[in-house]
Amino acid sequence: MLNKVTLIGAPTDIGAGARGASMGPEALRVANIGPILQGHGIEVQDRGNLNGPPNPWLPPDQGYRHLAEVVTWNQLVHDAVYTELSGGRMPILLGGDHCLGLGSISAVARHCRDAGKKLRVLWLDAHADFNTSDLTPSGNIHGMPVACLCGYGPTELTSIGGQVPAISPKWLRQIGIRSVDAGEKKFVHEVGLEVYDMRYIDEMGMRHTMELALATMDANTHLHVSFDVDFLDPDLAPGVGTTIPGGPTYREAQLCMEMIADTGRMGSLDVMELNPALDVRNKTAEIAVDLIESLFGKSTLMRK
Ligand SMILES: [Mn+2]
Repeated sequence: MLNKVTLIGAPTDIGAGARGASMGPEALRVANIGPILQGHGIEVQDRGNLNGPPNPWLPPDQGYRHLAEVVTWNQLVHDAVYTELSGGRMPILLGGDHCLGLGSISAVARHCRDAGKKLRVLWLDAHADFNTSDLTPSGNIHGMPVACLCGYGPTELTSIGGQVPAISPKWLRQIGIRSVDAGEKKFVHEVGLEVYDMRYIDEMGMRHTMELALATMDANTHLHVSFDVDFLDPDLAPGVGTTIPGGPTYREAQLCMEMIADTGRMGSLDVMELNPALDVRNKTAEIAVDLIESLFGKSTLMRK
């Protein structure tokens, strides 16, 4: 795992159905994400925030809300993430709503093509984010990034990383899913996404889930983690726009992160959908940072 990390703030809620994720980057900084990672011997640079268009808060137009602004924000994210990866650093994208996963992962996929690496994407989320404009009732693009990455969506979005589709659905593993729209469900099955939903985690446990989700990676695999904070149970993490009950507990989430850290393969990370307007005394930001620390190898006891 790289020990040079760059923080990139993307302060926008342009793809969300509730305002406030635009304040996520600063809340993560207030929860000390930088100094805490430095405490683990990691060299951290904070590049500050990207500066994209404001949120006009308009209804959907031909199935999409704010498409032009979403494209601009994702282009900015793509360029920033790609620059860090090309410079041999690990980007951590501080969101911002999850529509930006599209720009981030398009850049990661482009980097993997340049470097001849295999890509594995872990999508930690309550939602599959696999909607299209035909399927989504809301038009909010934060419900569409996975579909766009797999080539289903408007060309302006699917082509941001220079190749359509940016990734194959085979490279994805979704974990923690518990809210999927009816049409989206059908589409997830058609495409054959590998989904470990909450029922699977309940029945088989987080350990077995992660063993499967992390299987068949090798020394040449770049692991990208897209961490939507609504992955967590809302009792633990109330500060998100779309809380869905029945998520992973604190210990399950810790185990998930620790097993990712054990692979030593994580090369990039998105921390998305943190909404300080809905949080309680920055508790959700602090839990997110605590879990990120585990992604970077914090464990309760020293392990040999
Ligand atoms: Mn999401």
